[in-house]
Amino acid sequence: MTFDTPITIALSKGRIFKQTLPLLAHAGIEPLDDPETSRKLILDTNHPQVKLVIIRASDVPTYVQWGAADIGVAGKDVLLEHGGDGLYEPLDLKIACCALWVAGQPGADLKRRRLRIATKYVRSAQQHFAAKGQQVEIIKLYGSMELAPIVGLSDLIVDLVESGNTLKANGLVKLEHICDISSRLVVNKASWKMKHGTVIQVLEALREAVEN
Ligand code: PRT
Ligand code: MG
Repeated sequence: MTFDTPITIALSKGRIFKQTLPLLAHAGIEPLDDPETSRKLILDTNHPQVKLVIIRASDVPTYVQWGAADIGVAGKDVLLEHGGDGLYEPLDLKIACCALWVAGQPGADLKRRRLRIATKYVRSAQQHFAAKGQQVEIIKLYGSMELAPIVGLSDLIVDLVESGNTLKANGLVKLEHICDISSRLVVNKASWKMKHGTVIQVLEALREAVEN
């Protein structure tokens, strides 16, 4: 496969990079460096036209929105918080799967008035409780949400759960399912038009990889 126009793909290190790699390989794209060991933030690939930029997971939608990357891979959790301005979301890559849950101590009273919710996912949490007509106070945290109910910072948390081991290790349980999460391919709206041929080439190769 050859690519007509230069294209930049934004990825985050860790599970997204690892799980996107085989999909990119199906599209014939192979990075020349490993972001886990290299300090490079821009990785060349076997195609001189294709570059990978390695950034924080939550920054991927911003890079793609502003056209600093044409394409990116981002978790649905991150996209829900970002809001999706300036992006198309044409493909569910079905990787890095987990779910967003309301969690807390066993027997926590979900009906109490003005529940305090600690979370990194402010927007999703707000939407979830608003849809139930429930007034809550959201406390924004950047990590280690599981600690909040233990030390009395909040009644509940909203967090991603995969195996459930992190909740269990902290004496917490899943209480309400909010939504399933997987990673999505996102495309800058201008790139979709201006680099249509190349974007579609990458999109279709990834679609085939996901479906097989
Ligand atoms: O770590 P950093 O602050 O750089 O950013 P990030 O945490 O957003 O990035 P990363 O690479 O950890 O996650 C990237 C994406 O992977 C997320 O946006 C999700 O869409 C997806 N994903 C899938 C997960 C998980 N599974 C997951 N288990 N992201 C985070 N977790 C965390 C979760 O928050 C919790 O603390 O793992 C813990 C729970 O795991 P279990 O298995 O104990 O339930
Ligand atoms: Mg993380």
